[in-house]
Amino acid sequence: MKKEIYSLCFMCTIRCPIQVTVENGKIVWLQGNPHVPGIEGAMCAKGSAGLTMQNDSERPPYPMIRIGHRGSGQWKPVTWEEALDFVAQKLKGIIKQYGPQSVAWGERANLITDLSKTFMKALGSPNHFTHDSLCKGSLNTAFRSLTGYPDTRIGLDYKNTRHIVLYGRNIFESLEIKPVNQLLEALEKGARMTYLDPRVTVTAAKAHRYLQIRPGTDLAFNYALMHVILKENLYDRDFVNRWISGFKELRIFVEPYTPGWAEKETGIPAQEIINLAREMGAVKPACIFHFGYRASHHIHECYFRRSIIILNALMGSIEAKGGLFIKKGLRDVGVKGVRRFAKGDFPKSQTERFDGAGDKKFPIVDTGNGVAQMFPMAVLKEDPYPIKAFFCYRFEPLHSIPDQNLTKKAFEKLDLIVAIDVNYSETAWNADVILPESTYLERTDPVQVVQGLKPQIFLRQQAVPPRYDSKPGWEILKGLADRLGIGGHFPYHSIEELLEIQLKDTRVQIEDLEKKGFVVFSDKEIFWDRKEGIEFKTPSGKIELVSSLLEENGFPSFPPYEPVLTPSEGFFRLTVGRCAIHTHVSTENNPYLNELVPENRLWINTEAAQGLGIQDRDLVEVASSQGKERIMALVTDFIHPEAVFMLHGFGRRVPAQTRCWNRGACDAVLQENISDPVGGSPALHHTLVTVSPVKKDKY
Ligand SMILES: Nc1nc2c(c(=O)[nH]1)N[C@H]1C(S)=C(S)[C@@H](COP(=O)(O)OP(=O)(O)OC[C@H]3O[C@@H](n4cnc5c(=O)[nH]c(N)nc54)[C@H](O)[C@@H]3O)O[C@H]1N2
Ligand SMILES: Nc1nc2c(c(=O)[nH]1)N[C@H]1C(S)=C(S)[C@@H](COP(=O)(O)OP(=O)(O)OC[C@H]3O[C@@H](n4cnc5c(=O)[nH]c(N)nc54)[C@H](O)[C@@H]3O)O[C@H]1N2
Ligand code: SF4
Ligand SMILES: [Mo]
Repeated sequence: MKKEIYSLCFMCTIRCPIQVTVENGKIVWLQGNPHVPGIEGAMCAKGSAGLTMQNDSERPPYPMIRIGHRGSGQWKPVTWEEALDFVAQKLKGIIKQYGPQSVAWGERANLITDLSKTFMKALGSPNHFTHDSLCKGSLNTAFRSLTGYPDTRIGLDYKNTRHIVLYGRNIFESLEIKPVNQLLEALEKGARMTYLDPRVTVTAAKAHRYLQIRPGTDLAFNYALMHVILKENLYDRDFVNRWISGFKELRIFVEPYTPGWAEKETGIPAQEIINLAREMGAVKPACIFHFGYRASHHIHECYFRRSIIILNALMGSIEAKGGLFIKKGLRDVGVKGVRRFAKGDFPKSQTERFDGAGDKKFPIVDTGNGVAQMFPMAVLKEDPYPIKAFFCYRFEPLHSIPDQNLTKKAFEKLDLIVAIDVNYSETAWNADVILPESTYLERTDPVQVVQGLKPQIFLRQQAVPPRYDSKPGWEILKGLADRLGIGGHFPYHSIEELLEIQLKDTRVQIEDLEKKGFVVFSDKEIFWDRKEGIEFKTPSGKIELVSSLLEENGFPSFPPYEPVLTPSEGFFRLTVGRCAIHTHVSTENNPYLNELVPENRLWINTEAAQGLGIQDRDLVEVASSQGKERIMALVTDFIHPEAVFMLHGFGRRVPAQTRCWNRGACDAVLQENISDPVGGSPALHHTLVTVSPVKKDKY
C-alpha cells in the first residue's frame, strides 16, 4: 500500500517541508511538500540523500558504552536501559561532588530544544548552550542593539525585492529552498543582485554586479555607502524621521569614510560604491542589504552586522514589501501560542553561566544561546568552576568550535561525555556513551512554530519505524529525567501526549497537522502600518543607532573603523564556507553526497600559487599558529590573492566513517579560538596561514 506522509526534512537545519512516499513500510520517494507555496515539490541534493542516510550501514546501530580509551573505537553494545542507567548514575555522582552547574549541554538548536532546556533547568544547571554563537551570535546581538528583536524575528521579503546586496551570502550554494525560489522569482521580474565576496561563487556568477572585496573589509565598504547615502540624501526621510534615533550622530560618524577612503581599504572602485548607493536609493524601500550568516567573520563582527541593518533602516526597508519584515507569531493573530515546557516552575539556578553570556565576559550576548566557543577555555581553566559532564546533542564541537586541539584537551578533563547523534561524529567517537537518535524519517518531533508574514505550525512526522535500535530525543530525555528524579517536568508518555500538551491553546489538533503537514494562521501577509504601527522593542520604541543596549554596557555605538591585519608576505587569510552538496559536518560520509564531493580543496590564487611553486591538484600543507593540515590545492584566478578558502566539514578522523575518513582538511584544526567581545561570535576568519607544497616523496 502506498501512503504520502507530510513532514520536515532534516538533512540540514532549514527544515524544508517534505512529502515522503511510503510503500509496504519502506520509503520509496522524497520530494518537497507540494502544498507549500514556494517549495512546491522542490528539494535540494542533500534532502534527496535522506534515504541513503536512513539506510546507511555506517550509523551507530545501538547504544554503546566505551570500554577502551577515549577515541579507541572500542565499544560495548548495551540496551537502552543499561545506557540510560549508566549515564544517570554517573551524573548523580558528578552532581554530588561538583554541583549541578558542572553539567553542560551543547546542541544545535532544534525541535527538542524546549525539552533539553527543561532538563537542564530541572537539574539546576544554567549551562545550556546552542550552536548559535558559532553561526550568527553577533548578528543576534546587532539586531537586539538596534531593534530590540533577535535576528530570528527578522525575515526577508525576497520575492518583492527590486535590488538585493549580498555580503558573501552565497545563497545559491549555501541553500534554503524557499528563499532561493523566491529570489529567482524576483530576478525574473527584473530585480538586481549585487554580490561581494573575495571568491567567485555560483552566486557571484549569477549577480548583476560582482565585487571582489578584499577579505575582512566589508565594514569599510558599508561606512562609505552610508557616507554617500547621507551626502546625496538618498535615504527615506519619512521613515528616518519617524523611526530612527541617533541619526545626527551617524551623520557625524560617517563623514570621514568617503568612497575614496574605502577604495583603498576594500579594493573596490569608489565609483562602484557611489553607483550602488544611487541604485538602492532609487528603488527604496523595496531593497535588501542581506544581513547574512557568515562572510566577514572578525572581532568587529557585531559592528559589521549593525552596519548592514543600519543601511536597511536608512532605506526604510524595514517592515516594507521587498525589504525586511518583523516576523509575526501566533499571538499576532490572537492565538495564545504553543506551550513551552521550559517555562514551567524551576528553582532558580544559584550560579552564573560558564560562558559569561549576560554576565561579565559577554554582558549583552543572548543567554538563550550562550557562547559555545568558551567551552574549552572554561573546562581547562575551571573558570568560573569545574565542568565535568557534557552532553552533545546534534552538535559536533570538535569541528564546529575553532581550535580542535584545545577542545580535545578540554575533553580530557571531563568525567562524562554523552553524544546523542545519528552518525559517528568525531565527538561521538571520543565520547563515553553514544545514544543513537532515530533519524528524522523515523521519528515524530515536537511541533515547529514558524513565525513570518503568515504564522504557521509544522509537524515532522515519522514515516517508517527506526531501522536500528535508536530512539527519538524526546524519549531519551524523558528516560534520563525519570532516572534523575525530575521526570515530573516531562508530563507525557508518548509523542501524542506531548503534542496535545503543546497544542492545547492553539485551536489546532494533531489531525489538522497530519493532513498537509502544516496549518497557516492567516490568509494575508501581515505587515504593520509603517507610519504608526511598527513595534520596535528598544527602550525608545525606535531603531536606536545610538544603542541603549550597547552604551549602558560600556560599548560604543560608533567605534572608529579599525582594519583587520593585512597578511604579511607569505601569509594568507583563511576563509571557509559551505557547498550545495554538504551540510556542515553531517553529510560528508553519506554514500551519495560523498560521491559528489568526496573532499575539500584549498582555493589559492594562481599568482600566489606560482610564487610558492604550487600547481593545481598538488598536495599542500596549510599551517597556522594552532595546527597543520594537508589538502589538495585548487589553483584559480577566482579568489583574492590575500585569501585562501576551504570547505568546512572535512578532515575527519573517525575510522568507522570509511567514506570520508582522512579525506581533506579540517578548518577547526587551523582556526584560533578568538571571539568578537561585543557580539559573541568566534572570529572564524581571523586566522592567517602559510601554504607550502608537500614534496612528492613525503606523501
Ligand atoms: N570551524 C568552523 N566551525 C563552524 C563553522 C565553520 O564554517 N567552521 N560554521 C558554523 C555554523 S554556520 C554552524 S550553523 C555550526 C553547525 O555546527 P554543528 O551543529 O556542530 O554541525 P552540524 O553538521 O549541523 O551537526 C552536528 C551533528 O548533528 C548530527 N545530526 C544530524 N542530524 C541529527 C539528528 O536528527 N539528531 C541528532 N541527535 N543528531 C543529528 C550530525 O551527525 C553531526 O554530528 O558550526 C559553526 N562552526
Ligand atoms: N548546502 C548548504 N546550505 C546551507 C548550509 C550547509 O551546511 N549546506 N548551512 C546553513 C547555515 S547554518 C548557514 S550559517 C548558511 C551559511 O550561508 P553563507 O553565509 O551564505 O555561507 P558560506 O558558505 O559560509 O559562505 C560564506 C562566503 O563568504 C565568503 N567570504 C569570506 N570572507 C569574506 C569577506 O571578508 N567578505 C565577504 N563579503 N565574503 C567573504 C566566502 O568566500 C564564502 O563564499 O548556509 C545555510 N545553508
Ligand atoms: S535545504 Fe535541502 S537539506 Fe536543507 S532542509 Fe531543505 S531540502 Fe533538506
Ligand atoms: Mo550556521
